[in-house]
Amino acid sequence: MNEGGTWRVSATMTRVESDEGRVEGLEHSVTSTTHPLPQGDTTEHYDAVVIGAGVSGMYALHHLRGMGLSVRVYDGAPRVGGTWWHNRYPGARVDGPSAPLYGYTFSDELVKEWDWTESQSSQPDVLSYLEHFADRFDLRRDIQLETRVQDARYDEATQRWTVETSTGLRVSAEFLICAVGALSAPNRPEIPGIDDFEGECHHTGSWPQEPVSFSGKRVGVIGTGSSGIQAIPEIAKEAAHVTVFQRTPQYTVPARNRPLAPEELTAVRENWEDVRAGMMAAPPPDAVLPMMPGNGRSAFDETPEQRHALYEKLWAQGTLGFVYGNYPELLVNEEINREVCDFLRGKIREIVRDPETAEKLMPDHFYGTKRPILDDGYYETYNRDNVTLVDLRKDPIEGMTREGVRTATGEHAIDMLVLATGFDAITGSMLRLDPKGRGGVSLREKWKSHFHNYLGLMVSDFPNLFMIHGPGTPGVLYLMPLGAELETEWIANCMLHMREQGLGAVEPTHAAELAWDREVNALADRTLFPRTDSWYTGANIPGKPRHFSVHLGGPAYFHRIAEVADEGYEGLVFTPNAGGGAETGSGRTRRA
Ligand code: N01
Repeated sequence: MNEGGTWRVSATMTRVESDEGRVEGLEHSVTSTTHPLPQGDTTEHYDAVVIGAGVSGMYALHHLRGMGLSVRVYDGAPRVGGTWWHNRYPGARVDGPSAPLYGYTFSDELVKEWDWTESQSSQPDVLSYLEHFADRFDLRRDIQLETRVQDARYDEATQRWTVETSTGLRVSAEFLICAVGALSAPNRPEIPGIDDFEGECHHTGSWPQEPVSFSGKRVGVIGTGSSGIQAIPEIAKEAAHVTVFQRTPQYTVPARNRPLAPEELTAVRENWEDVRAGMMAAPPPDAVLPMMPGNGRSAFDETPEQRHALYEKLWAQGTLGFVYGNYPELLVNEEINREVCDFLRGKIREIVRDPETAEKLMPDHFYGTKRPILDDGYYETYNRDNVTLVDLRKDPIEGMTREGVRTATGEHAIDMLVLATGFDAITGSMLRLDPKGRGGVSLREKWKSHFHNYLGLMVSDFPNLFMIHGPGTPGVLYLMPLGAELETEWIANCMLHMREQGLGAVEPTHAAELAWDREVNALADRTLFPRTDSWYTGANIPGKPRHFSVHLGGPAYFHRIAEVADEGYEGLVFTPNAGGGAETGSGRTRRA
């Protein structure tokens, strides 16, 4: 940590970014690869292949290219934007503070020139921002769209990855950067007869590019997580009727989205250095939970009346401040959490007029242990005449027919089914990619019963493969763009270290993976998170190993990975360049 209380990402360099997109201070590091290139029909060779042109992949391209590396990005979508391209369902918007927090932080110019218009940006606005980012930094020339990576294999002899794409390309790269998204493998539930349904069927996570009309239609929505809760009020405004099929009731807090005043943006821009430092500020060593800055007061120092007054105030303010401005004990103490749950259930009873519907909407898990949700009139939507709620815990779905959804008590005729059923989160997109590491070992095989990894960034037996927002990173519980920047920079500095030391391959030891797993779990076990079934634990996907996959350190995670680099890449094994190079580096060095 530097004296200003912010985290440094690496011991080897600090980042200085110029507007042209070159990363100053790194030029000296760029040497052409000395590795033997693979034989065969591979036609293109790069220093790094990046999979995914979303928030993380585009930043990886920008940063690595700025180091002078040759980089190629592949993405199956027709446009850049990743998650923000696919999740274009009605009501989709950033469910945290967007401006300036949901944006890249590395370029002052970018911060100055992009005018966010709302406190929680809509999906079209975020997508426009990402398109602008691609243009502003001339990224498109190195991004190949509508090109899905179908196969990725590591060859130990050449120390390179070979990648095959849906368009018939075969390319090789020294490094494989998987920026495949933590929430990008849609979960389509296996409902008997779903393929027989003759109406329209759309998943919120892969929403059609063409406008979808609900007008005059009977719409069924399965799923009441963030996506369903954002979409349902919007669909209900247009549809003839909406039937919501709810398996787990959810707590949600008003989003209180609002237009941003120009002076708010000016204030951020004028104080950008401080704002950015604040985003990375180190939690105090004695923090109840590092990811929870809290409000500076302990719940136990206040009376029940004072606590209730705080909950009311936070509800009135809305936003994720309901979590982050709450007592630091919120996510670790049952008693305080139960009190907050009671408060929120009281709000549901106040808002929903029909007591029977209100009862069906009552959540019973610990608040915040599923991803906290923000809404714009979700509970109020159940006061509309054209909305019906089906409680699947009492009336489960038995199957689908040509005309609708059949539950235990009868059939619900619909014209359109919206699956707001979430994702095979955090690990699903890596498993779908299923890279093959040393000796052809497949990631699916490796992760059959546990998602072993090191720092959330690397996996043993998969040399030179890096993940961004992988399992064991703070992921969606931090700021995704800033997290992507910091993880990418750690990865880039590791590559730089290898180039400087003549090292050709890097991977973690299995012992380091086990230790990392213990570290992530030790933090989680201090909290109520593991006690709830959620996508954090994999419980939303039938048959998925239960594994709590989020690092709850917030900014402390980035300090931790910087420490690993500073201490000589503890836990990593480096192999000298197969083309001949120095024999030692930091960390342990394997003989080629
Ligand atoms: O997915 P979810 P999501 N039968 O998994 C239900 C981010 N996000 O797309 O809780 C019936 O939260 C499932 O029920 P249960 C955000 O991080 C961000 O809504 O498993 N129901 C649940 O109700 C979020 O957390 C934004 O019992 C089934 C729902 O479907 C994450 O994405 C916007 C079922 C899925 O909820 C995922 O959110 C939206 C079945 N077979 C999302 N299978 C932003 O604004 C699943 N369900 C940035």
